[in-house]
Amino acid sequence: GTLVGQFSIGGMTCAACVSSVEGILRDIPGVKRAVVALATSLGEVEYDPTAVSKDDIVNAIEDAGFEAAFVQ
Ligand code: 9UX
Repeated sequence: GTLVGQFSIGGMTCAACVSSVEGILRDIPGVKRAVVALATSLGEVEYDPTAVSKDDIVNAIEDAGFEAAFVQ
């Protein structure tokens, strides 16, 4: 099965940041869909929880120099 999670992102200041974060997320095995919005600093990810955890997703974003926290 899949879960959908929403997270807030800190440190995104331009559209290239959005592409970067989306690319990071889509490269994670188990992530099926990822969208990020610059205006709201929110993102949504659909993922397989048997393959990847929320912590894994947060860590991948933070390793790239942004901040992330799931809100749901
Ligand atoms: Mo834009 Mo984001 O020049 O890390 S790519 S600020």
